[in-house]
Amino acid sequence: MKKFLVLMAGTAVIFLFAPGTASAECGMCGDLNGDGEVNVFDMTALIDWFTYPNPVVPACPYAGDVNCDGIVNVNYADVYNPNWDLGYLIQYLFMGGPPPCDTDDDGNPDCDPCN
Ligand SMILES: [Ca+2]
Ligand SMILES: [Ca+2]
Ligand SMILES: [Ca+2]
Repeated sequence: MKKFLVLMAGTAVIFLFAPGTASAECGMCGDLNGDGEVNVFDMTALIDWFTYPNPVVPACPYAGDVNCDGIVNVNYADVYNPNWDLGYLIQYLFMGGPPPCDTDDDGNPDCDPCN
């Protein structure tokens, strides 16, 4: 857990200087920063969005609904639980979980794209 927190702090710094966030192309589930990829920077964007008292709304907010249940949510008390979008994204990025909006992992999105 301590290792994970250090990783988040490191990526948060990198995210501030990541290019391409101003001219974002939205449309891919999980691509919160709109750079055309789903990676650790999108997880950082999701965390930054749910950080108080200074939340940073990502370039593509709707892309945060990576489990396609209709809402974007985060549970810091249960960060690996895929029933929450942060947990689903962490499962996908680091633990071999299904990609965004393919909750049964059959290679096909389970609902319409998030945009
Ligand atoms: Ca991205
Ligand atoms: Ca969701
Ligand atoms: Ca599917």
